[in-house]
Amino acid sequence: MITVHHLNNSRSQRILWLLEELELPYEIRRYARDPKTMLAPPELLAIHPLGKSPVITDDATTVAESGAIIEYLIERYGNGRLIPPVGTPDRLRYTYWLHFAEGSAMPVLLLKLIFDRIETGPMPFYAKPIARGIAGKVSAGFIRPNLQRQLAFLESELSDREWFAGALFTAADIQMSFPVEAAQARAGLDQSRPRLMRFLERIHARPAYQRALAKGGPFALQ
Ligand SMILES: N[C@@H](CCC(=O)N[C@@H](CS)C(=O)NCC(=O)O)C(=O)O
Repeated sequence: MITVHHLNNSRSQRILWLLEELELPYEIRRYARDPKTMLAPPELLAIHPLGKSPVITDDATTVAESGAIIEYLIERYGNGRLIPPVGTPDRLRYTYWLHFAEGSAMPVLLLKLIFDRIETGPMPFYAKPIARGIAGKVSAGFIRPNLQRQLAFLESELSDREWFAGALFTAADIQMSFPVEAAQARAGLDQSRPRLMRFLERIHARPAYQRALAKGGPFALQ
């Protein structure tokens, strides 16, 4: 039996969605973020040494890291579903987006979250001008230009194909959903990028996405 160790408002929502798309049986073990720090509870450390979500167990096998979990589930239970055939251009694009989501998109989006907190969060008055000055410089010089370049790239990639890998919906779209949702929540993604907004509309309308939401509980990214 597959168990998803599910942290609220987290990347494990993607794994629930994939399991729903594949129509596989699974169970959910729930973990709640600390409301102040937003960190995962220590119980997750008992499942994997990093204590992060997602992590799944499948009988005696434990798999962490979203991309690795997706590859494991698709290879073991997919029967060719949600992955383009080997050796095709779509398959190469599939691999690219599967890695891009966590390797390139999320690091910049995480920096945005952290540096926004430095710019707006509470701190002693004497530290404010220095901390906010540094945060403002990093945001203007690195974070914002990289985010804008990435969003422009994603928008252009959807200009001549329906989904990230090609004409068909694949697990790469599931992996890419989190950075695109995070970009909408924290990086100003809006109707000026209509293809990405349409991507969000289309994934949110999928019955499997909605079933995963109903099972996973409320999902609101910061
Ligand atoms: N690249 C990893 C990132 C894992 C990760 O950072 N997960 C977040 C949830 S979205 C987490 O567990 N945060 C709580 C914490 O760090 O304590 C993956 O895709 O699995």
